[in-house]
Amino acid sequence: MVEFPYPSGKGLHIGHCRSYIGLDIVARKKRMEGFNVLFPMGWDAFGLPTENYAVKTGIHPAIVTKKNTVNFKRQQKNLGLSFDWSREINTTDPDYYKWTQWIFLQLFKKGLAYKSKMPINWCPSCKIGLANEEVVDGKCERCGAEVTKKEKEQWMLKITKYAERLIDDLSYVDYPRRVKISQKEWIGKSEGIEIEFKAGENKIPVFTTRPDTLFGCSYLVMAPEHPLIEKIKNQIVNYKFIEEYIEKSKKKVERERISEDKEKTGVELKGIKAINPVNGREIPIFIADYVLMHYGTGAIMAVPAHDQRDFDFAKRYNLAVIKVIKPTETTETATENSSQLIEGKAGVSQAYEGEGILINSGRFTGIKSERAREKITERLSKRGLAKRGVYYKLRDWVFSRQRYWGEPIPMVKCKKCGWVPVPEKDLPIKLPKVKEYKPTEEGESPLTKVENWVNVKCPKCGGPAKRETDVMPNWAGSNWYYLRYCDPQNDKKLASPELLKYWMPVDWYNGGMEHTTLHLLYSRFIYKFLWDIGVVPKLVGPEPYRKRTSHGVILGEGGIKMSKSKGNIINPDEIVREYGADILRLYEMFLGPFKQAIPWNTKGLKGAKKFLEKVWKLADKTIVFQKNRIHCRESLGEEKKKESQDLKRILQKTIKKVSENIDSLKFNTAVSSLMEFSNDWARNEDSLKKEDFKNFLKILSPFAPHFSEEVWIRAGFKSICSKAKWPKYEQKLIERETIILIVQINGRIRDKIETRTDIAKEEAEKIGLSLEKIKKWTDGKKIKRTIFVPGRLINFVV
Ligand code: ANZ
Ligand code: ZN
Repeated sequence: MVEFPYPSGKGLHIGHCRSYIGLDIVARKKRMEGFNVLFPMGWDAFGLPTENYAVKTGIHPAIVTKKNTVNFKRQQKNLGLSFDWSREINTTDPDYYKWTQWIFLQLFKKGLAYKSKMPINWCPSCKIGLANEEVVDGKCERCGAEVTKKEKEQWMLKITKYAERLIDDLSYVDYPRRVKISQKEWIGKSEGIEIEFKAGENKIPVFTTRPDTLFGCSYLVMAPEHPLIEKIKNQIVNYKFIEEYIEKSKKKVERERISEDKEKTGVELKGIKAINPVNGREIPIFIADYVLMHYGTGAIMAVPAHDQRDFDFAKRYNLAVIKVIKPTETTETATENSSQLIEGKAGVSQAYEGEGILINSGRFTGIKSERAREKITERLSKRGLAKRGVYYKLRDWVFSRQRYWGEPIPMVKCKKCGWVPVPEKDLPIKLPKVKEYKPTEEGESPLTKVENWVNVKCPKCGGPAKRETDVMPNWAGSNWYYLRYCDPQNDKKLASPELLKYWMPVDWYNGGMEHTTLHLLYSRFIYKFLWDIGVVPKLVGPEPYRKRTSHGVILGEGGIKMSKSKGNIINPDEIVREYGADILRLYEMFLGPFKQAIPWNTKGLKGAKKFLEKVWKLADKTIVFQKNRIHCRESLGEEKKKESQDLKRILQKTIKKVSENIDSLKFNTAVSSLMEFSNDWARNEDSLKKEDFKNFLKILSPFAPHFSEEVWIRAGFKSICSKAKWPKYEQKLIERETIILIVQINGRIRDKIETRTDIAKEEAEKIGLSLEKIKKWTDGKKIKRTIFVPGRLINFVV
């Protein structure tokens, strides 16, 4: 499976082609090897560009989508991609999104979909809430506008409930290492403890991974959104400043808050103090926006000597820096730094974050930091002040957008009953016609204006109710599409369990690195959920994709990004028109290692063209054209025997190379070995045997299918080349380029020589008789007979 595209108006990008062609080659080879291959294609067609176009032109996105998919499909067909078009799916088709909605209902029923007021990332230009992942450098990923914050009721999916399994189950799958690492980092599991600090009547639990540094804690910090602040506002004497600070931090996006190089700001809560539970010391409490509410407990114990962020903050607000970890001897430079630090010398700007021996830590002084973590935790736990905590950086997934072109969320809000799911029998909830596609000024979906669609009877009590007008995000339809491919027309179920059992999991999934923490993670989550509730048979296992690979992007000539503004976009249509699909296919594969980013180079196309022209000419010399019959040279004259044996041997190596290279996505080296073979063939034009000729066409065909079929037919071979059996190479022909020839006297081994595989009798005799050991036996004697077994032995009878 290759990632299905978003069918944009621009048509197929040359970069799309790389992934499609590569995996098409894999699919074609697997078919020829006798596998039942499912190589599907579809359209991930909900999304902003079509919608923005609708806003501008008033043309229904469905019409534009239709036009674009027709174009994409034409382009893909032109490339000779062997997709199974009977399984084509489209996420915007109501028969498809019925099941996307159905999945949402199941999530809701299991308590994994909930509504929550969220300070969401808000793009003022697109008028859309953005997922964190869609904010790049504080800007909207799509339009580049500066992202702000806005409070909104949003549907959320509890992906966090699956965090642990999303990490653990990575051990079952064959993904590139860096993909596994970035998924793990994204999920961000952190094991530590929660320690309770008292502040008057109140308790402030903090989350820390370093309880060993507790004696060095010189203040507490709460996130500005911490609910306790509102609760104790009467005790805070400078509440006015606090309020101001809270307002200011609301405007900041998270990236800004946690950025390492931005100056850390905060305000002390005057009028209350916290108590360090380990030594009873009174310490100040701050609010600061470098502490985030939705991570850990939303509050931290600050240890400036050993945490850089705290150190920066403490320096700015003149807070105590108490060193409690002394680096062990092996960390020389760190020792220097931290001893300076404790003495408060100027110019030191680093906390020591490593391990070491505890100092200034009461009865724990002298203990190693790793051990101290256990000891201190144990001690506090006994007093009920600490418990183990596991936290994840991963957040629940904001699953709604206030837009038009998406799957309507199948929920109804009743004044009496609250949120009520639409009965399954009423699915799909189709998108109604609207006059205008633009969201309202308040940022609500244009669906809010379609009154006869919005106003419904409550499915539960029959009273007046309103439909949810938010739609699902772009990623909704791609969470489960691999399942639908197995059974695309099923109208009773998302897919039949039998077919899922037969096809799933996806054996091989190729797609872009940019989807590692988005689509790949989301779809693993939804798959696991569907597996849990039995939609996917247990036998299939807990992961949707067995193997994941990624292709590198294709850059413009000279290595810069391809873009309209640079005028360096390569249109596959033009290349197909001028050179034909096979040359484009060969060239794209020859360009460079599949997994690496690589610049386009139009000159290279000529090389691919030359190669096919050469093979064409050579083929014509091999094929014999007679009156009404075309056929291939059956046998060759005795005088060409050696040459054709040589070619056969080289071909075995080529078959081996191409077979292995396809399996490991090394298409560029596969193509170059095909080219090398053609050079050897050209040196011995009329020496390729019929069966070898056939085998060469077979291994060429995944790369250049049209060309290979054409030659196949001209040669009069049966059926079609792409249905032929993938050739096996003869290992012994590859290995035995040199052989050990045994030299015998009267049938007994007397010596050995290493020589060419195809050494002839005369030559073997000459060499054999010249050997010292043999001379001993033949000296003065008459050679009666010489027996020669090619490739194995020569025997002198004396
Ligand atoms: C005291 C301490 C001392 C810490 C020290 C670190 C070093 P990871 O590993 O990323 O999970 N922390 C906890 N909750 C936070 C929040 N809501 N916002 C910002 N920072 C928070 O990091 C865990 C550490 O991040 C915790 O351990 C806490 O600082 C901070 F020498 O506690 B530590
Ligand atoms: Zn009701």
